[in-house]
Amino acid sequence: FVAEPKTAAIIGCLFSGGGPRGGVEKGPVHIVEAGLERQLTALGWKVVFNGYHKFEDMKAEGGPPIGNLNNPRLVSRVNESVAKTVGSHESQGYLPITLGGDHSLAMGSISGTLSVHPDACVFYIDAHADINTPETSGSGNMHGMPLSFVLGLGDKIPEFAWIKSILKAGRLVYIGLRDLDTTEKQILHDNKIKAFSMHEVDKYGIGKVVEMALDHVNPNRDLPIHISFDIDALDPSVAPATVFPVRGGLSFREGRYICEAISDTRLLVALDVMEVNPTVGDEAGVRQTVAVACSLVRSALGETLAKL
Ligand code: B3U
Ligand code: MN
Ligand code: MN
Repeated sequence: FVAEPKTAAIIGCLFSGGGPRGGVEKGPVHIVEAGLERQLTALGWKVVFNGYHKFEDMKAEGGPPIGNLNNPRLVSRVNESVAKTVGSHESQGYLPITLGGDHSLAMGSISGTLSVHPDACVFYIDAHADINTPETSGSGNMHGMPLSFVLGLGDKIPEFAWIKSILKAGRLVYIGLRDLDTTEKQILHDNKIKAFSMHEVDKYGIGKVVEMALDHVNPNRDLPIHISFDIDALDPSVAPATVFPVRGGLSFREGRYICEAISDTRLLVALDVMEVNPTVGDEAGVRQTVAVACSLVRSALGETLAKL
């Protein structure tokens, strides 16, 4: 398998229903208005951008509570639609770039990728594991759960029956973790999910970590790769405009390196950049975070400024 997309499709999802507060729904507009399309065109890509996804027709219907989940029906419908969009772009040979929005959107984006590439593996770059099930979540916020849904963990919920392609635990790898619930650690352990926390990044260095991560999920370097990048994986000094900043994160270069190394594999089929929140902090911090988000996208799409 070689991914040879020459066209990227920007999917800007103005959605915050999976998180505890608003603001992240403004992330995609800031990233696009910073000139992402032009930047990718300058790298030689054709760029498709058909306007933002506002999900306005999808108001949360009532209905009885589903466990302690916040906005479950809305999150489900939004993600079903994201999965269709991502899948249809990939089946046309485009590289979808899903901009969030809160990270519950990974439920849709990863499902979309799996619908076209059932053997795809996922690089999940995040300070958090986002793998609570509805039963283990203390907050009820679905941006802390997308992976449990795509992995098929937890009790089955009829509202989410549209999630059909299930990711095998061995095809998921994390980089950047440093803030997990005890319940999440247990889930990682029980399912033998490979994770490189900041401890391992410090211990081995980012070059070795990416190589070990690839060896685990993609030993023959022949499976499609989906990157789901939560901006809070980066250190708050690098990307301050996000709701859950956690000290001790990836440096700018470490974040870029992950994307550059995966770009080099020529296996990338989809990219998410999530949780940029332009309502957090001051204007300079927002501008910096947005610029960093654009830089991550460019590096995943082949920009190699630091390589001679
Ligand atoms: N694990 C906690 C907190 C959390 C913060 N950010 C995310 N999750 N994505 C929870 O609410 O599940
Ligand atoms: Mn996340
Ligand atoms: Mn996070």
